[in-house]
Amino acid sequence: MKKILVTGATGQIGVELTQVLRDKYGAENVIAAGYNNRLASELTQADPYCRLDVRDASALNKIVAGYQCDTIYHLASLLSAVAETKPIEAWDINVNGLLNVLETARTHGCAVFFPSSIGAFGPETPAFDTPQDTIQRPNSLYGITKVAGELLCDYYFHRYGVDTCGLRYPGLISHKTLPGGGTTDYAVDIFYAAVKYRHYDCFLRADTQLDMMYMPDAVAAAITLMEADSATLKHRNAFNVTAMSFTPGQLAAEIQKHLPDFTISYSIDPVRQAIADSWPRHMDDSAARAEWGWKPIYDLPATVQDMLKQITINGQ
Ligand code: AKB
Repeated sequence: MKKILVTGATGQIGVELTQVLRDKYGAENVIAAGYNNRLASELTQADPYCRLDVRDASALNKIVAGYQCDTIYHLASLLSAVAETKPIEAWDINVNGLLNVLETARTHGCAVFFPSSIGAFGPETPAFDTPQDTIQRPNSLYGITKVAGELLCDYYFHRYGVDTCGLRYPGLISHKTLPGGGTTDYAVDIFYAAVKYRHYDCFLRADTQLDMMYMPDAVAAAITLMEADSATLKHRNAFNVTAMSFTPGQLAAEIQKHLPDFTISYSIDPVRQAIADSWPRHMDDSAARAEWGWKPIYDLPATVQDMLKQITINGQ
């Protein structure tokens, strides 16, 4: 049976990925590690939880050795908008934290999953049908850390044979745990505002088109890639994956089909708008589809329908 460590387990992806991994492999075989000293509401006291700052290599080593982990889903990271406010800390967590994970994986023979992002692209990258292999000159600190992470994962595979795999996630939409400080957060916030106030003031322009994905697809993508036959993988790390691509205006129109009195206004945040303007509009994810069978389930109408249902049911 696998023994899996999830770092960043109390974050937006971590809470849901941890639950799905526990359902699949047994709660006792999935160790959740988070920076916070408290459990997220989705994680119960009975399931293994460790407080971990990924910058602390010795603490990380102790957890992996103590539980005899063979796989690490390394999700701990600062997101794009918050990284612009704390660039040194963002580098430390996103790059040095990953380096600690890779070194620990090398020592203990673990496989590693690393989430990169559309943020790994920049203004010179082709914005439409962004190829799997293309120019990457991001101008956000977050993007720079993600490119460094992609390269480090490739390096540890080629140099040391560490079984690294990864995805370039688009904006992720979910209703269990809020994202913290990303450029695509509007696509989550809008649902809570729509249900509660029937109005949302968006920090990106109405025509800002970005790739997006609903969380069940994002979780399935990570697990499917980690379980793929590595002989069929040509890329291993940093696969482009997307499920839909839309603008705030289009998302608002889809919400209005369910809530006709919903309205949207725009108060642009120049920092997040500049980041969004430097990212692709729509990635080509054919390499992921061909190499390990990537196929999302949720499109825009299905995502909007489910998000509104879940948020309304939970009374959030
Ligand atoms: C962010 O907006 O920073 C993240 C991402 C696209 O990587 N959601």
